[in-house]
Amino acid sequence: MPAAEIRPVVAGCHPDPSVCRVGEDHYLVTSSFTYFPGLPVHRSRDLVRWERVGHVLADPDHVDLDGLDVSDGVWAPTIRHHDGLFYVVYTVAEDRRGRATFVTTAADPAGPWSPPVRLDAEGIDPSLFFDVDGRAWFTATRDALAADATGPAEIYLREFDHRSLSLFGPTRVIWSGAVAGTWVEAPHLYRRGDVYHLLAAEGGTERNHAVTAATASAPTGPYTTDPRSPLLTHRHLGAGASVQNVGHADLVDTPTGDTWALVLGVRPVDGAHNLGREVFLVPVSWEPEGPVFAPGVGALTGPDGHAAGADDAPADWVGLRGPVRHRWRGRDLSLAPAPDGLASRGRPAFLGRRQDRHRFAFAATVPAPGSPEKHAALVAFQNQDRFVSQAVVRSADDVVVETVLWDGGARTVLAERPGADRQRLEIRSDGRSYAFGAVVRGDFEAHATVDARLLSTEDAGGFVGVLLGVSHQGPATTPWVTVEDVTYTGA
Ligand code: 6LW
Repeated sequence: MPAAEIRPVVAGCHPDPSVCRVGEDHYLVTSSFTYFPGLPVHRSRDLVRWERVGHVLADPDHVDLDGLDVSDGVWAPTIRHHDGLFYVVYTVAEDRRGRATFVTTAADPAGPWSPPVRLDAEGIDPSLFFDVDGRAWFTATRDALAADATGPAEIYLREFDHRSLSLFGPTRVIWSGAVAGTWVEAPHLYRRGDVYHLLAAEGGTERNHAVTAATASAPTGPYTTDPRSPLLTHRHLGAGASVQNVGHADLVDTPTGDTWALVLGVRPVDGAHNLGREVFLVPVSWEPEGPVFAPGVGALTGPDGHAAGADDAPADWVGLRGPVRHRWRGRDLSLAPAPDGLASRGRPAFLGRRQDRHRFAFAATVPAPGSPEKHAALVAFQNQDRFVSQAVVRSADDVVVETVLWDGGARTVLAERPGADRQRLEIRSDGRSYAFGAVVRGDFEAHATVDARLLSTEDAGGFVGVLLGVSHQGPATTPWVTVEDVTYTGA
């Protein structure tokens, strides 16, 4: 019997899921790196169909992403609800500038969110736990500092004052993970009866990723490693598994008392993934010995996934490192020029949407520019050092369609074909390669094809998936460009 397809509940680059419930509604936040607006918030009744309702970082004054590598920026948020208020804690990874932890609150998770407050915290993957006694605890992971540390990382805990939004009291290292020497990260604390359960990720966010656990009778510990760790991993399924790198779990109880985990995972093709780390849903059963993931199944499963993003909406599009001056009119997209290019670490005139399926066709009708230096392009963007763009360019008296690969600062022209004054350009993929071409009298003509691995996270490095987008590649003094009838469909 062929194995049922395991699909994400939120598809495309949405890693490090964190979830909480208020009444009938579940709320999900995920990492957004240098995409702007940042920290998308999704809402769901059934944990399967998720609707994006807003962004925690929608105000450009609330986050500074300028100068950052695409995979730095906003990492691993946690969302919790307490006493009528939502709290989100997250890291801004700023490579040369270090790492900073912030907290922000909102009465409505759709926003507005309060100006973020920086916490006196080290490391990454912050989390909050509101105990029934009114005390609140902050956990995060940092490079191992303790003298008796057994791994490269350790989880520490401090008390959190939710009124002043600050940490106080001693820093306590509570756990170094189940297996010495692997990265312990993504801590979340829960209480079940009198037992405190600490869940974490170990093994790194690649093939060895796993969910591990420890328990204690007080938030401060001492913690005992759950001997069943790892509680969930796909490492043993090998390179051929359709969903891999599973880990970074957060738990939520439904109104009917069922427990589910949201985890990240990837859907590789030939050993590489291009869609980023996506959100998967796993049932959890509480047994006397602790949580059991995917009981009776033995591997990741869940209700038939509904891949969010299937219905494209302009609001799903993101810029890089800050707001992009643009305007949608139906399916037509106008972009203002910007001084920074796509290969820079600035704010290029680029708007894109997450690639959330292996097979797709992304197309737009692009006008021929009036002058040689001004043009619009369709782009398959992995990061500032690795992307393929396809533009209608005026050179001397000709109009040409130029397909260009940017790779680590080197610009390679992959194809140059005669173009028309209004040219329908299309990027399509079957999961194994991307074809860049034009639609002529209804037929797709490929100009250049690149192996999908070139735009994969494995090959390009970093933490993100591919964005499919439109850029204005003219100097800042040129007028806006409009591309018409932007479409993104599953093929
Ligand atoms: C995230 C951390 C991780 O903070 O990747 O490898 C980071 N581990 O859990 C960015 O998604």
